[in-house]
Amino acid sequence: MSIAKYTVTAALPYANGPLHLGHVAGVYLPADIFVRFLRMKGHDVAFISGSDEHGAAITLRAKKEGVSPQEIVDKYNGIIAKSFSDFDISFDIFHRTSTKIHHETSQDFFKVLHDKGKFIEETSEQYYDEEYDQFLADRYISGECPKCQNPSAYGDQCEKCGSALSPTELINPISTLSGKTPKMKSTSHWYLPMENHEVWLKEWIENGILDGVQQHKPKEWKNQVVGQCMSWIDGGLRPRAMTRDLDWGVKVPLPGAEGKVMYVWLDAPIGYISATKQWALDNDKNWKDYWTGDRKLIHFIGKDNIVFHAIIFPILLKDHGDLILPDNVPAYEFLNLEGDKFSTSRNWAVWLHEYIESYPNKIDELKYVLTSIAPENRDSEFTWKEYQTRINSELADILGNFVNRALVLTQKYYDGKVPKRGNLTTEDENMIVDIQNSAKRIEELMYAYKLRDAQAEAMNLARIGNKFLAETEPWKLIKTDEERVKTIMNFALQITANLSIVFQPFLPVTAEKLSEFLNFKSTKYSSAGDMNLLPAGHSTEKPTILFPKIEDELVENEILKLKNPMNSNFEPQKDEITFDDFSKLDIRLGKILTAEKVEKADKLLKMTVDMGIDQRTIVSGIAEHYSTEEVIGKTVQVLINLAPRKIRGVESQGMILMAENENGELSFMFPEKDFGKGGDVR
Ligand code: B3M
Ligand code: ZN
Repeated sequence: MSIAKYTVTAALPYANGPLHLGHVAGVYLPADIFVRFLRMKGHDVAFISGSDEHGAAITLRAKKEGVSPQEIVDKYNGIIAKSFSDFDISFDIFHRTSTKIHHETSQDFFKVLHDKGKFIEETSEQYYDEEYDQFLADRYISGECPKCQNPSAYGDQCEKCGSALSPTELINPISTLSGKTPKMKSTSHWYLPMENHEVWLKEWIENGILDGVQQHKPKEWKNQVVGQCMSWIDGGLRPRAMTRDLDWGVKVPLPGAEGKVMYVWLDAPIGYISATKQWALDNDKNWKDYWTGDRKLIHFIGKDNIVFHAIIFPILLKDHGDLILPDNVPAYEFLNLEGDKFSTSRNWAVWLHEYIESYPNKIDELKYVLTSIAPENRDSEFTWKEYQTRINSELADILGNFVNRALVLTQKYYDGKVPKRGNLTTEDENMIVDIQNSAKRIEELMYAYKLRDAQAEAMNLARIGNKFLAETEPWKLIKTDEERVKTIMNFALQITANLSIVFQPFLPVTAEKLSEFLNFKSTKYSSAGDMNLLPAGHSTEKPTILFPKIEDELVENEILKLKNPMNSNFEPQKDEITFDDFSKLDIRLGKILTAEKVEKADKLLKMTVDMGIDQRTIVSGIAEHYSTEEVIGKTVQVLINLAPRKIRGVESQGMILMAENENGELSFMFPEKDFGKGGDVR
């Protein structure tokens, strides 16, 4: 039987921001570990990724930064590509979807499907923002998810429950451009009739059977992936628009399609193919070898991308014909940070490029910690405290300590030369079996995408070595039984050589250091478990410390940095004003007499406020922070000369001043003592 070939992809990150540890732990690091392992097993592998440079994620970011989409993608592609290379993620290519070859590949793909009649062209009424003169799809429109009630689902997807949505399914939709309720306007698009694909999708995802052929084994895919897909299919798939009315993206290659581009989730996965094409061109290969025939296509992704990789892209690949469908879609759950979700807008994140800048010599340490806590089957959490504990008590105390003892004692007793083994004891024989089993188990776990357990098993191999030395105590025995110590130390060195192999996928820098200490290198995983890797008399070097301990100070600093207000969402100071400007504001104390909720507006309270000079109606968006009972009788600060505004049909004749904190909570600004009403605030 010939050995399986692989095309492994890692989700194309949007070029709209830098990478944080959540991205790394849940896609790129596991993909890299898996690929490094496959290469060591001798598989033919292509490892493909690149940046996703289209879609509203990009254009909205450009708008926010006040620059062009091209400037945004150039900037962030640069930052992202550099952090991947610094972090030594071993892509064969990290490509871009803004390239010519990608546009052409996507257009060709579109034409094939169109010519085969796989799309349906349809004119319908779609949401439209009149103020911005734009149709609203994807991230341009948000509203309540009909499936999980998440109040801020997007027009193509709810990021909370992962469901694929259409704008018309959103409850109470609003334009993310103007914040207004959109109007309807007619436009025509090409739709993918997903409902026609339910039967084969089910058979394929659940049982692994495609066109009557067993492709992957049932139960081979993660439960969560199969479960999510089944619930969408059982809920009924619907036609999905594959084009958009936008000017940023891959132009629809049909006559009469001016002003239309391909939906970003149509062109992005085709990005895997165009990247392969570019790589094949650069390396004198044929890209088709990587997308056809007997080859496993593996998509590493985050859980919010499941529908696109396990349902939509497979439909497109099958409709296209001749191309392989994924053999597995190992999707990761989310990583949280110090008790909270990663959030770009709140800057609650550890940015990969910042970590690398601060700790360029602790790349493997971070990899180790992230794999130890990888969100393989459920959401997990990164804390700096755990980072410290994992490094100090596992990397340093187990792996580092063992390797150091083995090599230092070899220097001391044998001038660095591997001593010759004598007769073996039963303990020795048992230990050899343990090592071999451990190496085999790592391999099984790797093929089953259980990388977290695989790394723990690699660490177990170091533990076996540590235990062996602790039990045999060569540093004591040297005084009474020099012959036995030779056998013990020979084994300790063979184990070290094994560690340099099994840790290669996880800790490439460390594995390289071990190879240098040992003057030994094997890039073949099949050498793992072999206890004769180093011949007697072979020279080893003096070791250096592999993993310096992490001090409390680092942990404290990092936590401070996260919580630093400079690092948070506070608005910068506004433009300077004159005293005259200030004195135009007529702020006075008023006493709230009545308060009631405004119908169908969850956030609004309508109040009557006694200002001394008059009583006014004021509508304020505080209902989520204060109940009616809480506000009645309070003396608060009111800006009274603000032009009256109609809010939900009620005229508001002033504005109650509130303070807002970092967490978005609101608080009144009361006078410090009972002060009566009507007083001026200056
Ligand atoms: N850019 C979504 C994301 O970054 C998207 C992945 C595309 S993979 C083809 O989560
Ligand atoms: Zn939802």
